[in-house]
Amino acid sequence: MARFASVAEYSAKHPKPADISFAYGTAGFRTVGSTLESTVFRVGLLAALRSQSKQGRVIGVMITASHNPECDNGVKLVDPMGEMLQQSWEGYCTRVANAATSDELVAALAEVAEAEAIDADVTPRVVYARDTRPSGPLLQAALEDGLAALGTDAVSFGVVTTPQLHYYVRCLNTAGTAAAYGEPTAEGYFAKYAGAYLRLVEGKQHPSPLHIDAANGVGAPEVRKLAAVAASPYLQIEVHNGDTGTPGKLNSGCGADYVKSNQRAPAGMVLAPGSRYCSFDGDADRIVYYYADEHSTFHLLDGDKISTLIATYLRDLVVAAGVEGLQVGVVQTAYANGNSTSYIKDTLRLPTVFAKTGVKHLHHEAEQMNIGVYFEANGHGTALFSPAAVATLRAATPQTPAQQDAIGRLWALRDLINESVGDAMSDMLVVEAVLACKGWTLAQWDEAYTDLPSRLLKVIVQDRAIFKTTNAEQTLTSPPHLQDTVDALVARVPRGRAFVRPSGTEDAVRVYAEAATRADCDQLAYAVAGAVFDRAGGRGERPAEFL
Ligand code: 16G
Ligand code: MG
Repeated sequence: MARFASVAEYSAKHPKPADISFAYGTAGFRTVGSTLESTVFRVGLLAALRSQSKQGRVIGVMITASHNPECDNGVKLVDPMGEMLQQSWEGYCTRVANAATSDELVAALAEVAEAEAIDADVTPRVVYARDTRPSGPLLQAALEDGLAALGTDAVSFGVVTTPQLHYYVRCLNTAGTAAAYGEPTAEGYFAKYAGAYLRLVEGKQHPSPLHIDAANGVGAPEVRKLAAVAASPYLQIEVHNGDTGTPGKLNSGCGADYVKSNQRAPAGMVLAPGSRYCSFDGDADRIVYYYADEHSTFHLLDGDKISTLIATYLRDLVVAAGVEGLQVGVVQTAYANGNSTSYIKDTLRLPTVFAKTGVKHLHHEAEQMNIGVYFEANGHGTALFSPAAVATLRAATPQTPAQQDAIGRLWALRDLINESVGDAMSDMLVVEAVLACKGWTLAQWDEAYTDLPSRLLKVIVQDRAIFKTTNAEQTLTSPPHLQDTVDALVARVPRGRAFVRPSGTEDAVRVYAEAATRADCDQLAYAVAGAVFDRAGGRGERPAEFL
């Protein structure tokens, strides 16, 4: 096919490793960085086709492996509104990445072009960026070859956070429309979020400095720029783990994933009681907060706490605005702590639904809501205002100054939220704004509810593909009868809850359990993990019986 005439020549520079098969999973392609060159080259080709299939709207490509070790890397595609790639294309990506020869590659591309009825005359437009990983420049060069092979109009945004790239894509595709999202530049990004933040906190007390663990990743330089643009006593930050230059430091003993998984402060940070802390992950799309109490006990404010904080504030504003037809809802995953779910339902009295793990699933559920707040417990999330909510707000006629103030705050909050994807910097400003408006310390925020003890375990099995789930991953449908065993174990412990799901990013099965007490929780987690190990050909050591 003439349109793919140059592909073979470029592809010869980036041969596929024969012994590896790649899969476009929850977070795109992700594996050891040195094996990814052919895949990233081919993602360039796919990004071009995706853009053509969208009549030349801009598609994004981000080269990152987020919180994974520094030697890993990854690549994912960003759709026109800044959202994750439409799921039906994931299969194309996997097929194209695994074509063994140039001929097979061209055939796979031709299949995509035919299946999607792609018009070859449309000029593809793609923007791309990468994080700070050492393998990034080489992979970026491979991507550029893929883009060039299909005559793409391509622009690099250099080294930025994942959510910044999502923002740029959305800005570019909405420019000049009623949904215009902002300036597609670094200055535009910082000015938009800093401006909305300052509008919300004006007149409130200045918060104490915020200590930020930037995971030695791209969030470090970017959040410094954000603070410089805000240039305000309302945003005093101190960046820790901000070394992006020393090999081996990225995500090592630090970052949001480390802090959430280990429930402890990151390397290089000693928590002073009364001070305020948060951690970004390696590409700054996740955030968690934490503090030490007067006994130096560590307290984590994770994604569930962030979502309840934002939902509380939104609900308060909706009530204060006195506008009919605005309704806040919350999307969680099965990993959400049971007490956060009870708090949302019983105390806040807001609707809540569960989605499968992975941002795209939560995002799509939140899109069904009027104002949808979504967060994974790991700190990845944002809030979305539906077109209906925006129209309602626009038509609102405040009767009192208090109503006018609440409506103004809802608009400012909408500007402050990165609606394209979870964004550590934007989420941080939202949290800071809500805390400033409420005059709360982190301990006061933490008072809303107490987490049930929980435990997450990993079981390595022969073939995780035999694990199939339903009910937002809370119920196993395969292997047969394993769910009955889980149910029986859960029924034995007060407030027990457990589920088993295959990981989307690792060759492992995950087991989550929670219960009213730490002892019951651990016993439940290990009992379920043991059952999984026995029924599914566990590898290595059997999860140790607890106690
Ligand atoms: C990816 C997802 C994250 C999810 C995690 C689960 C995105 C951008 N990232 O990192 O949201 O929590 O996978 O991993 O969607 P698991 O399937 O291995 O448990
Ligand atoms: Mg990330």
